[in-house]
Amino acid sequence: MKPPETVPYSLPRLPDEDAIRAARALRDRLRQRRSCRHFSDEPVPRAVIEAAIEAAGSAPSGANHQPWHFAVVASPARKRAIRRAAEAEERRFYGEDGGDPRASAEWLAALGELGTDADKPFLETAPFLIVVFAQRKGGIEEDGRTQNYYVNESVGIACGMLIATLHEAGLATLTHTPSPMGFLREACGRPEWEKPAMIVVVGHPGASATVPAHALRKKPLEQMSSWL
Ligand code: IYR
Repeated sequence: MKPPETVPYSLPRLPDEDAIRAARALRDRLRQRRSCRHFSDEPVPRAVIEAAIEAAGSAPSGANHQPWHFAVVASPARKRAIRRAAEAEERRFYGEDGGDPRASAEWLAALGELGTDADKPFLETAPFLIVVFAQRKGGIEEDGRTQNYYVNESVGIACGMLIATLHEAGLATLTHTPSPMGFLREACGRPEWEKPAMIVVVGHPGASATVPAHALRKKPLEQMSSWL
């Protein structure tokens, strides 16, 4: 195989102090992000969502196949349909349908810190639901056949960049994973080789929004890193 074509790459070189300042400044902004479960119905410019998706689309990915699709749901009817289907799954998950919960007792106890339940009004209130799909196949051309690689990792990184960009734009987000979420493929008209990864709920926080105090507990650097 002949060597691939290359293009030059360089970055503006920051003095160490500026690099430290820049890293700390972004850290401090990202530390303000919370998973928000109380949204207002205030509209958000579509251009912000477009730019955030383009930021997400710049994420590294296996063989640069970019195995993601972002289905942006704004239509009230479709949001309502997604809410209905999600809540039906969640009622089974939490055992709110009268049956045995699908979640283990340990899982339900862990969620007790967050105070979540099967009610998901934010799926209708928030102006945008970005339903993220992971493409098991397709390559850059999305031919539905070419094998993709490290799909979950790639999509996870892209979602991180998506929520970071939306946060920078002053918007609240929730990475929501109804369980199971196969219904989203049909709800968004996506092909069978795509698997829903998560819903990123986007909007402004509601006027009386709160977050669980548990969400403020973050691991300190000493715990989450080792230097070898
Ligand atoms: N999908 C459920 C349960 C849930 C699970 C985890 I792990 C969370 O961090 C939060 C919620 C729900 O959305 O309620």
